Amino acid sequence: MTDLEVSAIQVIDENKVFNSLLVDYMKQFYSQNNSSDDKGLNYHIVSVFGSQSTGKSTLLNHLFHTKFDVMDESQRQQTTKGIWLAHANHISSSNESGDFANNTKNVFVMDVEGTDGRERGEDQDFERKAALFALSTSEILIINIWEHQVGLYQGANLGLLRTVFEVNLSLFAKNKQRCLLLFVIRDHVGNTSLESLSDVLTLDLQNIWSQLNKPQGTEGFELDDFFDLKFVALAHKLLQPDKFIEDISVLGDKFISEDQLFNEGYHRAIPIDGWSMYAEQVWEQIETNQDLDLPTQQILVARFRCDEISSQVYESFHEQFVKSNWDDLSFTEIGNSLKELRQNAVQQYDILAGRYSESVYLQRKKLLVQKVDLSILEVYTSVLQKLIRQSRDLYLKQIESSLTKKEAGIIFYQVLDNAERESLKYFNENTSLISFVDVDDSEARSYDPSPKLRELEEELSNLRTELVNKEQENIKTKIPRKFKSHFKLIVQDELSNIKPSSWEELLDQFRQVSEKLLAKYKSPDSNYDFHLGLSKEKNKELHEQVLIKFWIKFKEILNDFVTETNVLRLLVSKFEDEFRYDEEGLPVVWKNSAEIDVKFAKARNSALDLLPLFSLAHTAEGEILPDYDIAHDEAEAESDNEEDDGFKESHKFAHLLSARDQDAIRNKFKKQTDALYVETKRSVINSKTEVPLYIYALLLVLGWNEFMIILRNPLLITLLLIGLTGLYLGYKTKLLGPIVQVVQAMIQELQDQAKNKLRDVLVSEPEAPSQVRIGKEVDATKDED
Ligand SMILES: Nc1nc2c(ncn2[C@@H]2O[C@H](COP(=O)(O)OP(=O)(O)OP(=O)(O)O)[C@@H](O)[C@H]2O)c(=O)[nH]1
Ligand SMILES: [Mg+2]
Repeated sequence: MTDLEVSAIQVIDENKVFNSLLVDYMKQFYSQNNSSDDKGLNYHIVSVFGSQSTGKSTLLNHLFHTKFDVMDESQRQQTTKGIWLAHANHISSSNESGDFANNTKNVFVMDVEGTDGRERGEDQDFERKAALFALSTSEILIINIWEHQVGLYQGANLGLLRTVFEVNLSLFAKNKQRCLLLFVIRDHVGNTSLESLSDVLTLDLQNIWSQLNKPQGTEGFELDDFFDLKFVALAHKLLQPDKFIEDISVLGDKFISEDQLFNEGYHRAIPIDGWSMYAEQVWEQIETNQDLDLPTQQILVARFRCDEISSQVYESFHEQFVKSNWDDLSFTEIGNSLKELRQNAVQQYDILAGRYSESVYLQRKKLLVQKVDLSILEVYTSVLQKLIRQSRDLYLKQIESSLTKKEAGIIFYQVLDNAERESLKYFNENTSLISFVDVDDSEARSYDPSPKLRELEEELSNLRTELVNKEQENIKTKIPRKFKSHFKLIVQDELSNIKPSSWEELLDQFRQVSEKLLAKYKSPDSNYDFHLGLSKEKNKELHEQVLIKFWIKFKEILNDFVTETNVLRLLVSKFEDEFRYDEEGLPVVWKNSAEIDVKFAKARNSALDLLPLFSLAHTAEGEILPDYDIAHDEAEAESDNEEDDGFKESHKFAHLLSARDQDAIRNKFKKQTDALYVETKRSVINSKTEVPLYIYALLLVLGWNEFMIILRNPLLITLLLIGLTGLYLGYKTKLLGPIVQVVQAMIQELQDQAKNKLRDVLVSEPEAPSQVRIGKEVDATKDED
């Protein structure tokens, strides 16, 4: 790459081909300006236009410190071919030290191939197109002209200008784009004043203007509707080199100055980053001979550039976006990150694209934001979804912990209310951490969390219904179960000692226990509220259902207790109590069997009297009837709990034992008590030691002789009679027993006395033999060992 290539670039070559590298060339001058607020408009394009070899390149190089090729004096041939562009390195100045100033305004200069070139001959196509191009893109068009050419139509290239004006009219009539024509009169020797030269040139231009074939609708436009004219003269470069340089410095001052040459009205308002594209499009249209519609070009450039900026911004956004590890971030971090990413993207786009046509910029911005939002919303929605899950879990956890605490006076629906409040609070607080877009912003409607809030509310409400239903079922099973375990004992106690008033008492107890179990749900107005937040009607219904269950449980308890075996056992036990024990509760000692018969009949009757009490639950007012029709619910409970064995119990509450059951009990009772009766009787007979009759007969036969001896002996008979009389008297005075006892005691005493006498006789025998016997015994035991 030569120095020239570095400092200047050929925009359009001699074959009319546009250089695509222009984009890169321009880039080095705007990249650092991206974030500045000059909107990319801090640059100027100046072109030079004139006959071949009139020192155009020389002028630019001096004025703007560029390095365009200039003609070698010895060859005198066309030097500049096509159109060249260079960023002015400095601008010559008479004021600044070092004779130049920095190019802070970013002045670009275009060196255009000279007209009337020998090399192109009669082909004026390129010079016309080049002129048009320069005119369409530049703010200031320097027209380079020798002093001696002034007033000569051909020499000043005014013929070409005529064509340019015509085309210009059709191009700029719509938006009245203005441009400065800066005439630089070269080799001004000073004989004719600059003013006179200016007048001649102005007159010439106005003549040309008036003779133009103006397109329809533009007839009324004057030259100065589109062009400002300015004139500068430069001294002869060879004859007055110092003056030449000085004149150039003075001209440079005008370029440096804010208001001498440049004017906002001349600027095409294409941001610098879009200029190369703009230039290319303009050239393409000029080349293909299409109508050069500059406003449309500007829109096209805007669209292209806005698209380019948008995808560039999106790319950097996306790069950042995928880098973030969203799962590991807290809600606040996610919120901040999303906010930052979105803001950065929008800001970047605004800075770069905000300089282009507003409609295009806004339209493309909308598309960009939509695209960015697609990614952001994905994260945002998934976070909201996660929040919904967490809030729901929190709701359930709160309820669970409140209910397991088992605090006194816990109100179920208040627990639900609190949990719901906490859950929604959690959702809203965290949502505010991650939501970052103003919901009023139409672009950001998707960020509105309220639909998700409603989703959560709906979910909580469904959960609530579910929990309330579950709790209702709980109440319907738990309280009756409690009732059963409690009331069962009462029933067992009462029925184990059943008496006519028992049913009255049980009914009373039933009401008391029911009341007690439901006491905590009773409100002051005597209605029931089960703390589920139910309506009055629903509460009433639930209360009724619980009472029905109580009745069913009552019935179950009765059915469990009043069974054939149980009743039989109770009757037998009642019978035994009465039969075996006397009034004081002492076991009865039977004296005779007649007594057994009497007591047996009495005990049996009083036991059997209890059977009707068991069979039918009734009070003085009649059989007990439940407050509700429990048949339906009872059948339901049965089909749930028990297998259907084909046996259908009577659903009448009070009917506990059927006639058949009662008969069966009666029979079994009879059998058992009969057995007891027989057993008792036998035990009484067994206790009397009766002598069989044949003994008496045998005694009579064997003792006949002795018997007769007694009868024939008057003494013996008298003694016998006295004895018999004594026995009779003893019997009559009931002294027989004591007499017998005394006699028995005497006999016993006699026996004991006799035994003692015998023992004394045995003990008083000689000692020696006994010792020997003992010794022998000892020896014998030794032998055995
Ligand atoms: N008399 C005179 N000669 C000049 C002046 N400026 C430049 N020249 C000479 O004119 C010749 C042409 O100069 P260039 O600057 O190459 O002219 P140009 O208009 O760029 O030529 P092309 O690019 O070929 O159209 C050179 O030999 C210069 O030395 C001037 O002000 N007066
Ligand atoms: Mg040149």
